Amino acid sequence: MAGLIKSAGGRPRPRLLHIGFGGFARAHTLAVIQAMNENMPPQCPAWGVRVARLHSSIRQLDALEKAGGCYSLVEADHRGAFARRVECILDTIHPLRDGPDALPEAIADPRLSTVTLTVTEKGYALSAEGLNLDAPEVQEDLNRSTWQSLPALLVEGLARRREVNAGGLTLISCDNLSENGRLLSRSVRDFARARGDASLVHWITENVAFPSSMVDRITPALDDAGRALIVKLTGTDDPNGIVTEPYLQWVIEDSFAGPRPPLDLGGAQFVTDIRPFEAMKLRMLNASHTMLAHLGSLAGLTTIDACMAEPLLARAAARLMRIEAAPTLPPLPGIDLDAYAGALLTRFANPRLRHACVQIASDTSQKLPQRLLAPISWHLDNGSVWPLMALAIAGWMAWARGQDEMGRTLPLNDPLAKRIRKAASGPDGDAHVAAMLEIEEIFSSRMAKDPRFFDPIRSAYRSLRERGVRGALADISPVEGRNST
Ligand code: CS2
Repeated sequence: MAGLIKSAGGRPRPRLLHIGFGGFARAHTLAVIQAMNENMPPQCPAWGVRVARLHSSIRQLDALEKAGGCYSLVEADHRGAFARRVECILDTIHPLRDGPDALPEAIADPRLSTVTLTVTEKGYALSAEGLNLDAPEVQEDLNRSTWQSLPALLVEGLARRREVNAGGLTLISCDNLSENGRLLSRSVRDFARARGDASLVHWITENVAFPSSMVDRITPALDDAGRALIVKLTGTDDPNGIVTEPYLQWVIEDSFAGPRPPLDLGGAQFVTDIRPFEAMKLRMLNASHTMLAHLGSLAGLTTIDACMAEPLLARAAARLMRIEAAPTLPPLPGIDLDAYAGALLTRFANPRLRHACVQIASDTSQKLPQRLLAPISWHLDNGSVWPLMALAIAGWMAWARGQDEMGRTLPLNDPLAKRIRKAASGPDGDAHVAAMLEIEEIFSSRMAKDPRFFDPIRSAYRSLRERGVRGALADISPVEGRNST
């Protein structure tokens, strides 16, 4: 770890653990930790990170070990590309390589202060009522006293931490869910309760903090062109290299259980109320991503920048942000939502990212509530219109039937794929919309039965089927799309 010691004097200790070593963590969370270490006063010891994966392949972790914990990160946009080194990682953990006890032991290590997590929305195994005790992986952990699911693993680690009296711990969720900290806390407590350990639930309440956090950096899965760019800039074909955009945001609720890593030195921001930041990002950025990914794919476009090159889709993204999402947001002093939308549109058009629509359109069942259903609820309460949000949901429903407008196959990657396929196996048209709205893991029955909710979606779906994506978008008149301003 020569680079780490050089970057911020003193011997690095494993004070941080990151679970979910994927492209986003490499481009975002670990990049902030690296910058924090670089910007710390020379007398302060660096914060060393251990990185872990729960299920995905061991290969990249082995490669990272071989590279001494270092990898290349390239930030690229139309202005150019710039390579950095990330070298804050001490070692790696994978249950299949290091044994089932390695991760709980890492969580129980008294030197550890903070765990960060990027496990995607589905990793939390949540239902509307809290932890989904019927999820097969949760069931299996409960029945066999194993810890393969995230909640079971965290509970096992925290139980051991309590046993060795290792002190409090902070767990920071970095996934795109509203109030992700509260949801993580719910998932962990529910599992501890289901394990029958009421005293552990109490200990967790007293000793563990679950700050919510809003994360933002558009980071597509690495493609061949990205790999070639890394080789060109660094001279190495780094198996853990990643290409991302220059923009980065990490807003963290300031509620820690022990020593707080000075992540602000790495570009993060600590705030007392995270909710307005989360809502802004999920409803403006992620909601329009979901809309573009589905409508763009149906129309035969494969990347977000290609969508942005089509005036109808670019205008739809701008309108969804400015007219349908922005009015639903709580005030955020000092933030100009119009300028925020403008910056997002430029980021979406970044030609170096080639962000695949198919990637964004995966796991949509887990994304609809916080991205689209929450702002639509606001519109229902306020009597305002939401034609583009309706078209986004209709686009997802059309995707579920498996083909784009040219008859090419659209893959359905979703933890609810079985349920969605069943709903999509009946006749098309209004009946299909009705069947999709019956998926109660996504739509509450109150919402699904409300004509103010299903009518606009049904009309949007008809319009998509009769006029195609471009026709349906062209039919949304500026007047119809206007709520305020
Ligand atoms: C995207 C996000 O895949 C998706 O659903 O909307 O991963 C998005 O790129 C990030 O949230 C940007 O910060």
